[in-house]
Amino acid sequence: MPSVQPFRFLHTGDLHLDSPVTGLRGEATPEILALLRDATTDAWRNVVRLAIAERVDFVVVAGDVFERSSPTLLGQTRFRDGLGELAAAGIGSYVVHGNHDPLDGVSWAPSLTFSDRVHRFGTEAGASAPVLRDGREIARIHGRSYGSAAVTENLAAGFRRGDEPYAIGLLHANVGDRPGHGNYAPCSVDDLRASGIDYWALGHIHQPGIVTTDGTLAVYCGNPQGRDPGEMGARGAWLVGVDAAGRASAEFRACDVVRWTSVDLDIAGLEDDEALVAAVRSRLTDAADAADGRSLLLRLRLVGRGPMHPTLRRVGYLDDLRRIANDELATAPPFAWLESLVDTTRPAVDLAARRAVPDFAGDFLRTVEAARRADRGTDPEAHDAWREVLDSALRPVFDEWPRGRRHLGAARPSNEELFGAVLDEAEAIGVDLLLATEES
Ligand SMILES: [Mn+2]
Repeated sequence: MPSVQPFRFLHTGDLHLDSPVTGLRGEATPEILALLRDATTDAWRNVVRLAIAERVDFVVVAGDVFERSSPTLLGQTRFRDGLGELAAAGIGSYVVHGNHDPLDGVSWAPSLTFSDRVHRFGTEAGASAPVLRDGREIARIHGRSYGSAAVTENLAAGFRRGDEPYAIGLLHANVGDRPGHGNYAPCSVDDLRASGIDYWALGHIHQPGIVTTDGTLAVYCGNPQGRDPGEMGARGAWLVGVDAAGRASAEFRACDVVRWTSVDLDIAGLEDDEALVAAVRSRLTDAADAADGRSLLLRLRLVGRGPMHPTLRRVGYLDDLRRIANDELATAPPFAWLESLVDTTRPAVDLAARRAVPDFAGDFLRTVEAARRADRGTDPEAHDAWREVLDSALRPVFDEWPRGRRHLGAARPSNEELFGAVLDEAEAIGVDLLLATEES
């Protein structure tokens, strides 16, 4: 292998430029909506700024630049302009396309003029482009774009390292058949290793993360902007440094404009409305302080046991609480907008002690506990009887109620998971009803 000149590059992808942030439960202010509409393009701008500030040698873009195969003028223009800024700073860029923006039948490229420092890979196998510094090759990028949306061929298997000092594979792919994602360009970690490629710059899985460090360094860049509540947490790009020994290190850098965040608040010890409102506000302020000046879309879950539990179940209470919290913290960017508020609290009852009391409520709690402990191995008869109760109660929801089937069908949890959750909820409702007048 020729000797390596140290260099650095930025790995990004899954920009989905012409799609807004969606999936909000509550109503938002016009300022918030405007920020959400432009969040993906603004995050791309942050990626470009990061590359320039860090003076990287080049940028690789791992597919799904656009949301659709016929991208908007705005999305194309923002992309072209970002690459143009990079070029003006002496930074070349290398781009492949993925399942959202495949090349066949796409009309995005011809009408806009791209800098000649932009290299876009086509759909042919075995293509590569050298990265030159002072006329000398420092790395070679191997890349392949999707021709159509549903590529079922193992594209990674066609990648082969040559005699270059450092080899980068740029590909949109599903490594290891990850569930919940389109199984496009499926391949295994072994395929990645067998190629001899030093660094795999992967796109497709939106959660950023390192796939393997064994034999090759393979990384999913993730999208620079989470676009719905399924995409929680920090989003950004990877700054990769390669040293003279050809060793790479990848460092994640946040580039998101607005961040989906979920937080829990334990209601233990909160005695009244005043205390609860103050605790919610302080939880949101803490989250905002940790967000580095960017806006937050917050999902807050109330958990634990406490005296406020019955109040939280009053009709309209959660919505009021959410609006009160938002009056203060969610007016203009950077905002901490409480997007949803969910109550999973339980009554302030010592269940273990209450279960031992010989009365009707005690009978109820002992019955719930018996159902919970009906083990398949030690007491198969009781186990099956309880599962039958559960099944007959839930069958109408899954099988006979069209809306229920639509919402729950694909995500139906295993019977064991469902059984535990249903029992917990039934126990809480029963305790609320039976012990409403009892001192806790
Ligand atoms: Mn994508």
